[in-house]
Amino acid sequence: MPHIHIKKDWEISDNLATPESAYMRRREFLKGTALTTAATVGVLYGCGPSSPPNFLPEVKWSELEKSIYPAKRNPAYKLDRPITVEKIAASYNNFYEFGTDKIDPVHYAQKLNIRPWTVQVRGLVNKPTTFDIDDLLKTMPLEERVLRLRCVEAWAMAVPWTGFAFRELLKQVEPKPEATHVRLETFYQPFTAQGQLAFWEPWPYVEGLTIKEAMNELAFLATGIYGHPLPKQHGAPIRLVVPWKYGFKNIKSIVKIELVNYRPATFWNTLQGLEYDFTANVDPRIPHPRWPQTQEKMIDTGDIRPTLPYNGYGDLVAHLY
Ligand SMILES: Nc1nc2c(c(=O)[nH]1)N[C@H]1C(S)=C(S)[C@@H](COP(=O)(O)O)O[C@H]1N2
Ligand SMILES: [Mo]
Repeated sequence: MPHIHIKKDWEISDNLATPESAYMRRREFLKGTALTTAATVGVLYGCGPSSPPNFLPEVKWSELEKSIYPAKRNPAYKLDRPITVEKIAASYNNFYEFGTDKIDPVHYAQKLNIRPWTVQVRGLVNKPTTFDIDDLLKTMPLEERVLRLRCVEAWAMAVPWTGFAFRELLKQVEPKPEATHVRLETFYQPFTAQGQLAFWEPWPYVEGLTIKEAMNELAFLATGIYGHPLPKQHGAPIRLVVPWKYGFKNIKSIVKIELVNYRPATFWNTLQGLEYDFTANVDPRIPHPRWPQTQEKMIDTGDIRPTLPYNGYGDLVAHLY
């Protein structure tokens, strides 16, 4: 019988093994940025410094993706702060399917297979449709938007996302008038995403919006970041971006979208409703039992900034409430 080597969880997969030369070069580069910054961020946040990656997994581009990234930036979205250093954003992630430390997803999410990938749209729609991710990339009006993201844990980043307005997808399936909410669901693959083995947590990850929120121009489905396809740790191949809400509403690696006539149960709201409310609009006036909500820290520079109502997007969304 041939000897079959079954990889242990802590062994890196072959496609992650980096040649020593490339490793050294990247390490040189990271020394000045990621290492010092990650250490700074760790201290400022009061959490232990997590070990920064000595490499970043490469994002593979298909021929199709080469023809669409980078997409044209939409000048309507302006930042009040610098864009976050890419290597920090790509190694400081929340993706509980792949671990609870910020450094975990950059390593463990690489196990996720993102092709083929479909997004089922179901429920109260005239045209239930299963979209192939590559068909979406070919047909949707892709644009780049630079947007802030504010996690309820009081850290923030500002990144250029590539994707399309959520409402462009919803229009295609024709929501019925009785649909009041949209329910979005992440994949369920507990052998790949070992966080999902925690049977006391309500996997798969689910999030939800009202129809009005989902149809607002600011609700965005991202397929890329920093002018290239989304790395897996950021929620490839498609994730929600709702920048006026706390980070946890920005559900990653979506496989299903359902239009319903009830407020859906969501992952964090089910686990800990007092800490994570359904609506979850960024609001510095509402205190949180664990993290300060009046200020936020940028994950790369450690700069502290005041947190703004609706994360600064009130012009676009305040009328919804
Ligand atoms: N499926 C899934 N989506 C998720 C999460 C998660 O654990 N699982 N974490 C959320 C939280 S709490 C935040 S702050 C953002 C972080 O996005 P980023 O890692 O791309 O910065 O993803 C959100 N989307
Ligand atoms: Mo978050």
